[in-house]
Amino acid sequence: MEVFEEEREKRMAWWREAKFGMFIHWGLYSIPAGIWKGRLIPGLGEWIQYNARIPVREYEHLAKHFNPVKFNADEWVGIARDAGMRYMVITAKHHDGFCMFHTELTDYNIVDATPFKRDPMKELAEACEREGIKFGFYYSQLLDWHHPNGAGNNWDYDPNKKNFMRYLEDYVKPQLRELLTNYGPIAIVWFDIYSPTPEIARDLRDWVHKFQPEAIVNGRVDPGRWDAGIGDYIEMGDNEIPERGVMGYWETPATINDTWGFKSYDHNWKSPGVIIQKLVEIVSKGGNYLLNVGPTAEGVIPEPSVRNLREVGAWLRRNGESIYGAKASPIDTRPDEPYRFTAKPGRLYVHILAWPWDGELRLTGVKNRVSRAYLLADQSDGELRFEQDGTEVRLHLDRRPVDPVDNVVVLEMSSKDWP
Ligand code: FHN
Repeated sequence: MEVFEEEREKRMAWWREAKFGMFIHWGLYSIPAGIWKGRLIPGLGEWIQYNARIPVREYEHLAKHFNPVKFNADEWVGIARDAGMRYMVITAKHHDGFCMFHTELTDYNIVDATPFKRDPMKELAEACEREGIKFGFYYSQLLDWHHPNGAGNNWDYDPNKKNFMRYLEDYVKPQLRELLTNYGPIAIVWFDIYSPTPEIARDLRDWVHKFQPEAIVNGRVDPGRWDAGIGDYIEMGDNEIPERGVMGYWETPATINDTWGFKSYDHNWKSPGVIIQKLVEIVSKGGNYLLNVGPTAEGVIPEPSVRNLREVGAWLRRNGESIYGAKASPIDTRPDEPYRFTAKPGRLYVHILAWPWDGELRLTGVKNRVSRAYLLADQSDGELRFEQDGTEVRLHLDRRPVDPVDNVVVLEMSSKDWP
């Protein structure tokens, strides 16, 4: 292994275990919350400035009204913890360019430009530290609709007059330095969209490691999706779950409704069952699930997200052994099959998504001798009966399921060589 690969393996150790994280999109856009001058603006909440082509001078005024008095870092971190999430990534700067942290590089930041005057990034970093949750920053390195040299805003600024390299050297890199030196250990720097060239991508990655060698850099630092491998792991498309297992490290960033930044009229909340199924699907294919919440302008994580996440957390408290640190399925499953697998050495976890009406489940491809079978969430009725013929296992599920969504059966193997 090259030195770099070795270092990467070390950096990724906690991430391999964590599997489930909280993404937070929070910024000025949570004030209009999808409505501008009485018009519902279609699209993602955090894209309102772009979608309504709001001039910078007008959008900037929002800062004067940003006063999230109900924000409480411990409460947010508690919500993540109770949901069973092991890391948190929050927008330090999204495409609108407003800085949710105190920066010397511009006054357009939450401490200097708002009546709130506090630095919520600092409070969250400290709350995460207290709770043992890994903490990271989202940073929009390409798009910045506020900065004259950032990409994306061609309604206020002439694209031919932009100098991206100056934005990068004089603004992005110094801001990254601030984020990596003023907030304690940063677990992830989460870049978005892509970097214009492989050279810029490598430069940004190395810049991050100069200040915090242990920080993980996500795949959207790369200039393209699969190619360069400059980031530490592959970032799937938004809400994208690959059809089959994918080798290496990867993550699905996903919405809990249909927007990232808060939109007052988006009520399309994913149910706890859907979230659990997606988590299982992702882990069974070898990935991590970074699930977003979009707090309001008052600093509140919408109640339906909290309620649904709490139920996911309850399921994880019963079944977390089959998720945290689990490996991808060693057996191929078709999308229509009513079960999924995750694995640890000597243990196969069978996630039963639909309890069989005849109480019997036949599994093929089990390449080790099964020594015990039992329900992970409830062992009070003892072990499950099973017969094994070569790689085929017939499981007798002669009892009532415990969970409405996913009941996990553990197949313990007689040795650790498979899976
Ligand atoms: O444009 C952004 C979007 O607003 C959001 O931040 C997502 C999260 O993955 N990333 C971009 C689109 O891929």
